[in-house]
Amino acid sequence: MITVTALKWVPPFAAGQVRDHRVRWVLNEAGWDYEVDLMDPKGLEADLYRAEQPFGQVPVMRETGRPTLFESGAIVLDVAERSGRLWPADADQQALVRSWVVAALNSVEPFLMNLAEVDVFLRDPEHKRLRRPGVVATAKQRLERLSAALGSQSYLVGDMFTAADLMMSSVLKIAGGTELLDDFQNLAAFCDRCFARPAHRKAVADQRQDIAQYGPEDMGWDPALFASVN
Ligand SMILES: N[C@@H](CCC(=O)N[C@@H](CS)C(=O)NCC(=O)O)C(=O)O
Repeated sequence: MITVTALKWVPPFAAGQVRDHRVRWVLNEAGWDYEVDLMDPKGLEADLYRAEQPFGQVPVMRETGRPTLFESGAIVLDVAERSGRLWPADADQQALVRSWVVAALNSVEPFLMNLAEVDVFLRDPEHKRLRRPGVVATAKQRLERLSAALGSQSYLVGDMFTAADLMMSSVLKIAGGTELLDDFQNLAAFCDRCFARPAHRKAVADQRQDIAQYGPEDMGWDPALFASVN
């Protein structure tokens, strides 16, 4: 049996983006059944959970007879490789898939997260005004390089959808709602191509459905804080 941890509730703008959707997605691609354990901050901080996920975050993947895995990228690689889905047969291409998964998480995601933090969490408008242009410029530089590497290919490695594409498109999702992808038509088309997959649609719909059952109070948060957030 496989269980994935996810958050009970997030503000509407984050629904469909929480990182457990990556694990749901790859499990759907593999055709493996799983259950979801919805977590609140108390659960995330519990010693028992810290033993599974040292940073107290979602997702982890629990699987009977195997160690509990954490880090969405590691879980996606694990499922892709063991299921043989999203995993090329050629060893050289497998090595490239690993490179791209790490690149998505290490060379692209932090730069997009910097912008998300400015847009979503920075409260002081003056601070935001001063900081945003530099953060946008650095993120765009990363996207320029990514766009050039993808070129006119449909996918990052070879001609099939792999774990590399799942992870990179999921990371690019962080830029959704910003102007970042406007200049990179091939990246926008790449995202559309990846997100149209039934396994992705189901992952996002299921995550949204889980979140819709709860509210900020279930996370121990004051609902008034989120009244104007969508
Ligand atoms: N590098 C981790 C990041 C996980 C992460 O940031 N999880 C967020 C949700 S998207 C979380 O659990 N936030 C709650 C918290 O940090 O308390 C991964 O990819 O699995």
